[in-house]
Amino acid sequence: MAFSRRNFLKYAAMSAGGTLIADTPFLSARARAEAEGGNVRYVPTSCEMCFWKCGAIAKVEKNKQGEDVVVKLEGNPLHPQSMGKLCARGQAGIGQLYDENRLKRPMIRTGERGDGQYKEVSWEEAFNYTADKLKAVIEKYGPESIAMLSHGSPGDYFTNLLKALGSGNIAFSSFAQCKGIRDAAWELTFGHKPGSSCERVDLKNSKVIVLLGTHLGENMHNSQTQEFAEAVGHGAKIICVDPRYSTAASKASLWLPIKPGTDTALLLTWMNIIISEELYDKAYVEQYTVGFEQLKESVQQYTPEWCAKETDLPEADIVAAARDLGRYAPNVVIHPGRHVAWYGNDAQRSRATAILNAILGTWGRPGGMWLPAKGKFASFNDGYPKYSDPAKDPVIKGDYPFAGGEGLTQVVRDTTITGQPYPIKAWFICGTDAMKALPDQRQTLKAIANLDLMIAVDILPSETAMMADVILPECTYLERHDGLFKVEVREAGVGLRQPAVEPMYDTKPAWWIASELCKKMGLADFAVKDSWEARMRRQATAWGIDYDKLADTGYVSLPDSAFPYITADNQPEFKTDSEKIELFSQKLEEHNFDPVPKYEPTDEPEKGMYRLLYGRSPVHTFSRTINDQWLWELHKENQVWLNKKEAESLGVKDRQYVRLENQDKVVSDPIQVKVTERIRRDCVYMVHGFGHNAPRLSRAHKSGADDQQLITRYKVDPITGGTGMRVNFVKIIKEA
Ligand SMILES: Nc1nc2c(c(=O)[nH]1)N[C@H]1C(S)=C(S)[C@@H](COP(=O)(O)OP(=O)(O)OC[C@H]3O[C@@H](n4cnc5c(=O)[nH]c(N)nc54)[C@H](O)[C@@H]3O)O[C@H]1N2
Ligand SMILES: Nc1nc2c(c(=O)[nH]1)N[C@H]1C(S)=C(S)[C@@H](COP(=O)(O)OP(=O)(O)OC[C@H]3O[C@@H](n4cnc5c(=O)[nH]c(N)nc54)[C@H](O)[C@@H]3O)O[C@H]1N2
Ligand code: SF4
Ligand SMILES: [Mo]
Repeated sequence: MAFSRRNFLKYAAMSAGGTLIADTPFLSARARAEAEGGNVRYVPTSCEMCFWKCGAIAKVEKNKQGEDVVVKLEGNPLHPQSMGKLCARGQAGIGQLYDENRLKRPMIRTGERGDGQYKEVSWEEAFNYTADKLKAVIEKYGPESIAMLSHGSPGDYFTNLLKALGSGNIAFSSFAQCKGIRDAAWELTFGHKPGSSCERVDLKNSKVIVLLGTHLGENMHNSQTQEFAEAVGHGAKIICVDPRYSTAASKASLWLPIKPGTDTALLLTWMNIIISEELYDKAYVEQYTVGFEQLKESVQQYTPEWCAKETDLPEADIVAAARDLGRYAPNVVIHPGRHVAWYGNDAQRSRATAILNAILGTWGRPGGMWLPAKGKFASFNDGYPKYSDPAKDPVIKGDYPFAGGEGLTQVVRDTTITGQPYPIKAWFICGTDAMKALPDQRQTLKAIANLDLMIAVDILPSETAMMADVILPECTYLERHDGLFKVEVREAGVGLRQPAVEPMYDTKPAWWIASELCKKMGLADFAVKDSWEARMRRQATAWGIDYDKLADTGYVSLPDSAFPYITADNQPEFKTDSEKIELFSQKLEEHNFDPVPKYEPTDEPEKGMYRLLYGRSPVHTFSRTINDQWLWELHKENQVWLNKKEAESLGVKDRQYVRLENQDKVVSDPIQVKVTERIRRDCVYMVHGFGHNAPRLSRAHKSGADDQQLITRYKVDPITGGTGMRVNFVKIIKEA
């Protein structure tokens, strides 16, 4: 392979350090290949190593056997999500493509669930088996007893299958375990989500950026990290609120090592200071918000003195930060965060973040939050029939009034265990490692044990996939068409995913797998008519886009779609009931929730225990990239961060292996200690995704320890159903 490991490590190390490298100028894949003499192809596509969907360009060469080989991945300079650069994970997509541990052929389980015994079968056999079992489940329990847990693009195709079958029990870990809580809270406040990929934060123009958690630089969402670096470069004040001295904290002018779980106290106190010192944007509040008087009255109780005690932060720092925000408003932003499933009262914390932004007037202001782009996409369903109503109401929202359409994975799981209000007996698991993504693995195992049928669609033999009765191997993103992707940055645009090489082994794209299953289930009307590429072309036509140009460049922007800031003739639209920003929420009050956020303390660790915190490795995505040969080389195992004074008192040395035992007596795999002053004394920290219990993943298996194993407790947010997962406590056990 022309792409050497040495070069990769060089690039990746640079991106891990925060500086990403730019690549060769690029305007047309065809022109570039021609200029290089035609022995090479360049294929613009979209990265799927995480969900930012950066525009990537795959360089493809022929090897000695005449086979196409992807030798390099680089960032597409035309694509606003990558801006010419890829992060380490993006560059290492080649490692996923050529991972010898990949699922290669469909498999049917031959042993007990979980013991890893399978036989390889043809697709025909796999489909017949799946269809027969699905029909049996439907006959006995009804179509609603089929559910799907998913994350990422494969789920889209199986959503079609499930809806066609008559089930609405579809849930994505990106809601309850991630950003759904925030989205619901911002919708309650602004009538809009704060953006998805990307969040609409105008970092590069910002004068003050507040990060609560949000560990940019470790959380490596490409364009956002680049903009953050730009902001740091031009001297923006960074206020980093984190119990740990994160990469972002190292760039900050003020690091606030907050006591975990007390962020809402800080946010409400900042509001009190900003309101009482009249530092808020009066005209903006007057024009665009409702409920200011109620807010003002409600936050008066949160004094800086009280806050200092509650958050364990210096009072002077609390006040100074509030004044900085006031001084530079509205060109400031409090980042809405992304993984916000922290303590079980997370929607109110997210509301507080939204409201603080609102009174500083950041929505629609340079350096604040840019306004949603105005590009219109014609609706397109390619002439497919309408789904009939699901046989029974989906259970995915539980009793949470603001749970949103993406569904609550843990509610599907609980229903599978209890059989109430009706049985769930079959699971599709598509592009999610449920054992790693959902808190309380004991419950996940219990639910799986209750299933009549478990179907996994994955690229790797993950722990969860290897419990399925039938495994349907998807090809990787570099081997498939996946559709046109709406890109919503300051402007609206379109990217796409198209294959760089043919699928290896006997793997297939998810669209094809779902489509063939539709046919087997007697739902041929819902099957893909011809090919996904043909469908993409029709969609491009419906959207008024030249598909060939898009395929040649990887990104097309919609003209005149960017109106990022408020002007006299570009007024913001708030899709709330009052059509204003709701500082006071009538809707929440109607559901007996605090209409203005209030502070609620969280449980404290007992003596000898530490709160377990977790976050991201900059060079891995969750658990999905640990086995990637390039990335594994960079980061093979996680460590547990322990404060130096605590380590001394426990007699624990740097790099010593220990185990962690949680409040429910669950003991982790061995993990190395990182003794550091960069973390508070009352908590420990580890990155998520390691500690695979998946023997067929030759590198990832038993590398490091799994945070999820220790997260046996979670506290559910009553507003949205999000699962707060930072409510677990661990002690250090020295014999590893
Ligand atoms: N490299 C990489 N980047 C990723 C991902 C990945 O897997 N790998 N995943 C992406 C996804 S889907 C998401 S959702 C995001 C998640 O990334 P973020 O949204 O940034 O996640 P957070 O949970 O906010 O951040 C973790 C940080 O919160 C700190 N923290 C812990 N407890 C508290 C607390 O009580 N208060 C405060 N203020 N801080 C606390 C931790 O010390 C840690 O530094 O990352 C995205 N980016
Ligand atoms: N303890 C703990 N739990 C967490 C988090 C945490 O930080 N700590 N983070 C939470 C957050 S923010 C999120 S967003 C979720 C993420 O949860 P998930 O997205 O479920 O994350 P992964 O564990 O990486 O599981 C991804 C699975 O998809 C498979 N996969 C990868 N690419 C493809 C593909 O192209 N096709 C198919 N079919 N499969 C593919 C991988 O092999 C892997 O089995 O986890 C949440 N849960
Ligand atoms: S941020 Fe990195 S991993 Fe995620 S899509 Fe972009 S290049 Fe790929
Ligand atoms: Mo996430």
